[in-house]
Amino acid sequence: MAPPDGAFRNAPFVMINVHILNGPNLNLLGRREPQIYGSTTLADVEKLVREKAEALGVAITFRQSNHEGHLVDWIQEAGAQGAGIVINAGAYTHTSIALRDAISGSGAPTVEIHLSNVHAREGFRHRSLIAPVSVGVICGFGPMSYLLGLEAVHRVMVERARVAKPSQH
Ligand code: CA2
Repeated sequence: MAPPDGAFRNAPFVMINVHILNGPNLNLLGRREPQIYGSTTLADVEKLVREKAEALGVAITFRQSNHEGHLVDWIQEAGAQGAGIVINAGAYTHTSIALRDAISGSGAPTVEIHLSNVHAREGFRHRSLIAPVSVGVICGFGPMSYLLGLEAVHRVMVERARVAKPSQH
């Protein structure tokens, strides 16, 4: 993949790497409860995210698991690689101290996302254990939440790299 143009022309090229992580039941997307989650499948979402990543010049890893421990392992992996994270943790968002600890311990800039507007739904979905250790939260935009999340984490990572290595000019 070619280095991006414009403001980064003279900067040493370091590929930004983002892990897109999906939690429990998101493998059912597009196949059940379309009135809440729409008819787009997770494979469709992955395709949209890959197109957006290509346009941004970002390398991505896209994964889903129904198991909390897998998500913990993948968060640690992203942190060890210096990657960013976009995470739809599904119901673990509201329950998992393990995911929260993994995110805060990983040091990876993390954007929490949701397809639905969790604040317009049941009260137990209003609380997120991972929001306080995330850079920000995007919810309610359907599959577009993933694209907005990728753009947000990309911008945060570019800005952090710029601040860490100011231009010599
Ligand atoms: O809106 C979101 O993206 C959620 O993270 C989805 C989770 C839910 O527990 C969160 O509160 C909000 C549920 C994912 C389950 O996805 C399904 C998709 C189709 C059919 C059944 C479940």
